[in-house]
Amino acid sequence: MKQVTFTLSATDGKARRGRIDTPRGDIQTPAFMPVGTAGTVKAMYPEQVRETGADILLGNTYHLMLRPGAERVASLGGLHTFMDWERPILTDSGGFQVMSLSQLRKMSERGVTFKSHIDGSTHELTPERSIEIQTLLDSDIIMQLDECIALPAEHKEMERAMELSLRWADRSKTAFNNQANRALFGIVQGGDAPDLRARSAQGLTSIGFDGYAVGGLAVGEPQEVMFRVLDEIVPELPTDRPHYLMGVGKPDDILGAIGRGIDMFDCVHPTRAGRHGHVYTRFGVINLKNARHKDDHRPIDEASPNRNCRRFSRAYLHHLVKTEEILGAMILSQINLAYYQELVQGARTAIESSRFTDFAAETRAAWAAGDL
Ligand code: PRF
Repeated sequence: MKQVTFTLSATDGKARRGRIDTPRGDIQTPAFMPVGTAGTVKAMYPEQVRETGADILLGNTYHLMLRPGAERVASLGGLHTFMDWERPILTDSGGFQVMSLSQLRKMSERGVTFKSHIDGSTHELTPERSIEIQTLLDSDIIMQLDECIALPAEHKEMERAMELSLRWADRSKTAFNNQANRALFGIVQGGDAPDLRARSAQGLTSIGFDGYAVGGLAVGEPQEVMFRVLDEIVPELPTDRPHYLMGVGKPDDILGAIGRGIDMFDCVHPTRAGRHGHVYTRFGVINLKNARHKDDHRPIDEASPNRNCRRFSRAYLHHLVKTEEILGAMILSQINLAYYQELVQGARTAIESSRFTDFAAETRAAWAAGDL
């Protein structure tokens, strides 16, 4: 019996409200997954991540296979035990991180060989090894190995990467071997070409996955191109499975993608932006590095339910950011993750009462009107 299931509870236009049940707890959708690349959501305790409202984290095959090693994590009880996060974890397959981080990559039909960005050692990742690593990590939602290319790209090149990803999808499904306690997601590729995206979606659907991700977006293209691809491709995905947009995004991207039928998101942006002094609020983004905050005794948002938004002055946070104090990264990561969770919670509530379009418009209007 499959122990990871998806249940849709409401739709509003293309926007969807649902729940993914797993043996480690449920995931309310639309969901935002904080990124815990190397076994930690940077600058956050696991319980703080949970308190922001996150139901699930993302972990990375690429980083964990290199350090501390997948077999080591397994012998230490798996990733949940290792980092003391008992709720669900989705792991990315490593292909995307190999492309963005490693040196000297070589793609072949078999897989990808690369040199570690840490010590230059050589490694190989095949679809089968990626599934094995994610299983050793004890991931709840496993991603197929794929090849993601940057945009703009030639049609031939997008076609080659899409077809390779589709063959790897097939091998991933075989290697996954229908494990009952986890889910396996396929990844749609095909760049910005509608014909390739459609073929990718059809190919994956006929193999059959527990969920369908849209990869290969937010890789250099304008937002309107990303939205156009979603307009074309999301209606082609099975409606009874979760739809995950990988590596997205800013709050405005998330609202746009929810309105186009996406259920799950992950992105380093809220935590990375926080570490760089950018803070997300209902009234837009504040750059705390700016000297205008030096004497500003106002908190980030005195009406926020988040204590950190009421507690510290902008002048103090400006000081922490300028001096690169660790506490600055901690506070701003917490505020941004809490804001992202407030955003998807707002979307979930709005979809339930069929007012998602108004919610998105009001949320955007508040960002635009923000006098920060
Ligand atoms: N594939 C995988 N992980 C990803 C992406 C992808 O295309 C992206 C693209 N935005 C982010 N993370 N496997």
